[in-house]
Amino acid sequence: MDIDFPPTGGNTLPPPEGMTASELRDEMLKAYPVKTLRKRAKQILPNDPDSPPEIGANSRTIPGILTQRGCTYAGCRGVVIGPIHDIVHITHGPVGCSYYSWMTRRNLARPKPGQANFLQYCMTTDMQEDNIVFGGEKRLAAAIREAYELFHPKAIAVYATCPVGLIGDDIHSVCRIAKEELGINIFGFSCEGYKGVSQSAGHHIANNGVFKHMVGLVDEPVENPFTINVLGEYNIGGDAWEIDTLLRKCGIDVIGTLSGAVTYDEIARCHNARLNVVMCHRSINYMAEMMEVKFGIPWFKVNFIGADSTAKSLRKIAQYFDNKKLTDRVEEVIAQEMAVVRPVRDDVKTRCIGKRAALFVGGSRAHHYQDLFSDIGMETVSAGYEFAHRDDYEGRAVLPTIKVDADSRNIEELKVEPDPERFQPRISDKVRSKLTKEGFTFHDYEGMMRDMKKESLIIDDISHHELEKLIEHWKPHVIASGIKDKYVIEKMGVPCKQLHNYDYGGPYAAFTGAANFYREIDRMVNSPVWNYVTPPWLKKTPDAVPVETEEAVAAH
Ligand code: CFM
Repeated sequence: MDIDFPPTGGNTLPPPEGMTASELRDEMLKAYPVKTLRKRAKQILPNDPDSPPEIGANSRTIPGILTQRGCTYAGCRGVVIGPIHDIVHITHGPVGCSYYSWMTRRNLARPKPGQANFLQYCMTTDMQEDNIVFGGEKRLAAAIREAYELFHPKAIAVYATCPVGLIGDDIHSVCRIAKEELGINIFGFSCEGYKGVSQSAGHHIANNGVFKHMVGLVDEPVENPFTINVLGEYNIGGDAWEIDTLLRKCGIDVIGTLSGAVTYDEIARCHNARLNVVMCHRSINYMAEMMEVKFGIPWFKVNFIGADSTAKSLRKIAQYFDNKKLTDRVEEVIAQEMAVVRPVRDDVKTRCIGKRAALFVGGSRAHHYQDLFSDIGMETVSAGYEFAHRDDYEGRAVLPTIKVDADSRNIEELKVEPDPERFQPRISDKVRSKLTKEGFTFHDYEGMMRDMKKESLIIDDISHHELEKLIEHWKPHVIASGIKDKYVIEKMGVPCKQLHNYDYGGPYAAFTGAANFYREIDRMVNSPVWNYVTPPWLKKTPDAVPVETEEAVAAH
């Protein structure tokens, strides 16, 4: 077996039994009925970085399996568009959908003087039974009018939830009429929760809507030749601010971060940039592609999670702009930042080296955060996305071979063409061919598998049962995951780093964020508190289950 397990540190769990990736996979699968087993077998694979195996991703979760996934509405309203802080977001549906996408802690905004911030509000049409029976369009029209009178926003976005799609309310007509009546930009998203197999469908719907209704509204010449957009960065825990500060320090201006800490006007102007860099490939590759076709803005993948990855990303941006002054400045900033980060990293590494991590997060973090762990000498033994597609695992090279199934066909593919007036290649042919000679790549996401060790275990859309088996047999020292399984993991004696909204931690992006992360992981994996937890499979007797005695029943 290729994974070299060192002795455990902070965790009280006994040392691993030496189960190989294939044996652990079998152990996970054997509890399933045949049909379930056959499907899950395609989604749990021992890794081969040189030749990534084909994974069954972006397919329906089998009912009954405890998944971490969210819905299409969550991906559209909650993830991609929700963070735009100066437009009003109205959820058309029952109050619960709106309540659970309320941005109380997830997305942060620092409005400049004169800018609005509506993130603290939770706006919903609060559909009732009679709206389901007789239709909710009038209620939606009234809600839009009310929101306009109260807030006078620049734009209003309306989101459809499951019941809206089921009863057939035409939110787009309601928006069109309201737009004419009120004279502001109003648009709707048919992002009913059931539209796709996960929140991933919601990303695509959101990208389409933002592209159609916001991008390209304001043409404006940019003065700084080094002007970019950061796509797929949502300012969780202030990450976008870290990235923005770092880029500005280098002399690079960001027009828009889509969609973290961003305003309507920034999105309306972002097509004037000279480059798009992509953080979260899964959620925003559609936008990067569409902006390139329509406006001629090239894109490539970056990763500002991890100190070495941040330095690498900065260097790639500098290489693209092909300017000596910028390149020198970038090197200067990297040297300054690394001088601060390196001592923290070296110190933390002495206590974390050789420990094991496992990551099960969304559609990009399970990959990105491996770099932070490897910075401090920790190895990722298992990882997987909740809802990413094959390209996020195996690399974009497999895109032409991905079969489009009925679920994906459900989501509109916009027909985009070069804009007759505004399409403009952002770099000359001469620079482009120079870059090609240097081995520079665009559209270049190689996926998670190539960065992981051979015989690590890749698990797509992991279930609670599989997670439990992983902990029991491979005993990771830390698991990066989400709130749905955080406490299950911790009850098994393993610390869980919550990577969706970071709980109260962060930022973790760029150099300052990396140092925060190292310190936090150090505290987690080396804390003696985990020694006090006995995982369920080591308990001699199960936890007592209260028994309903006759006296107890009588006492009620
Ligand atoms: Fe992209 Fe995201 Fe993620 Fe995502 Fe998400 Fe998220 Fe995530 Mo939670 S856009 S794929 S749909 S990086 S909300 S900010 S943390 S699952 S890994």
